[in-house]
Amino acid sequence: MTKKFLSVLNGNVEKTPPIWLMRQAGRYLPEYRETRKRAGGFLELCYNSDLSTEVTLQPIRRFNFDAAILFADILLIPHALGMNLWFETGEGPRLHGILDGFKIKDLKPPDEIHDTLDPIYQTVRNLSIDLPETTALIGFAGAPWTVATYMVFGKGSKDHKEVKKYLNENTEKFDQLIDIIKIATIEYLSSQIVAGAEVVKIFDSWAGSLSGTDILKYSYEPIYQISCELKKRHPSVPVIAFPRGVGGGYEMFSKIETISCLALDQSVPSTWAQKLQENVVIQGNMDPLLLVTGGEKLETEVIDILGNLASKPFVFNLGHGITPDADVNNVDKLIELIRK
Ligand code: 1CP
Repeated sequence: MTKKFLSVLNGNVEKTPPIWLMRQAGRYLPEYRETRKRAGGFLELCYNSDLSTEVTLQPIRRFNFDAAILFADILLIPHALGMNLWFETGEGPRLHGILDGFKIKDLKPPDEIHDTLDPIYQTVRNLSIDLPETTALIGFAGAPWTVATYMVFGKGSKDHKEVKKYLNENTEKFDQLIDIIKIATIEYLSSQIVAGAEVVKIFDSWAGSLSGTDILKYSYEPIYQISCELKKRHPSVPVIAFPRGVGGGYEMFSKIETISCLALDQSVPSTWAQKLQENVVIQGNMDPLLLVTGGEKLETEVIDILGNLASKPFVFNLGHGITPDADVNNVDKLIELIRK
């Protein structure tokens, strides 16, 4: 049985494009909320291979997406490197970050992350057995810049002002941090592949906060280097890159030969994205809000994106993660529109 998602990542056009959604296992699903409660908390869920397998499978059972994404989080790498990680109820993840006094020299060597991350590899192994034979399995990690923003500031932030101030005033230390995350990320993704991940995705969710040459140094370069090393070790495994918010910068990312697929956020018009399809397979990029509001606009946007992009190898997805207030009926409607 062939997997439509893998076929498209290898450059083929299928009758209808494959579809999956960022954050497809998450709070908009009642069965996810129930399992999370059973686990006792978010981190407990991530490190429980049986329950993580279960929540990864939930959206596949409900919607039969063409790909499943491993249930885990980009902040497990800082955790595995020795940083304190916890979740504030109703707010989100928190790390004891560098601006709060954590010292980079106290991080564990990147090759010592596997003890902590072993349950994640077990989840991947479970999934490669449990998934339907038409569903591809995606592993993932955060890109070094995005992970570093949390390691420095300790939590999410809008414009990353404090992180950029730290970077400007402590460039040598920050570069060292980026290198450590880069090496750990290669090891982590490589281990996910060995465990059974068929595709890996690198999330640079905050690439759009960078400016000027820093986009090259902290987003483009590390993603390029990680993808080169993965290609060397696992030549047949496609790499998806998601440098969110880089606008015209997507063009240079589309030319990285070790990246099979470029994921676009919703700020990019699909008419503009067409030219990137000469270089790379495109994934994207509907506004997640349309799964909250639905209606005619959902339909016209889907038709517009398909009309502009689906005649070349294309993966339908959102421009960012599905939100907790998304309506599952709109997800059903979306899938029907894509597959009819
Ligand atoms: O309360 C809950 O149940 C936790 C919500 C949640 C979920 C469902 C978090 C906390 N992480 C996840 C899972 C997750 N995170 C997945 C796998 C599930 C799937 O996609 O189906 C993935 C791929 C991620 C990746 C992730 N985590 C990113 C990159 C993608 C993106 O959305 O931009 C980022 C930035 C994070 C950090 C993070 N983890 C969780 C939250 C709420 C955040 C954002 C924190 C912030 O900046 O304020």
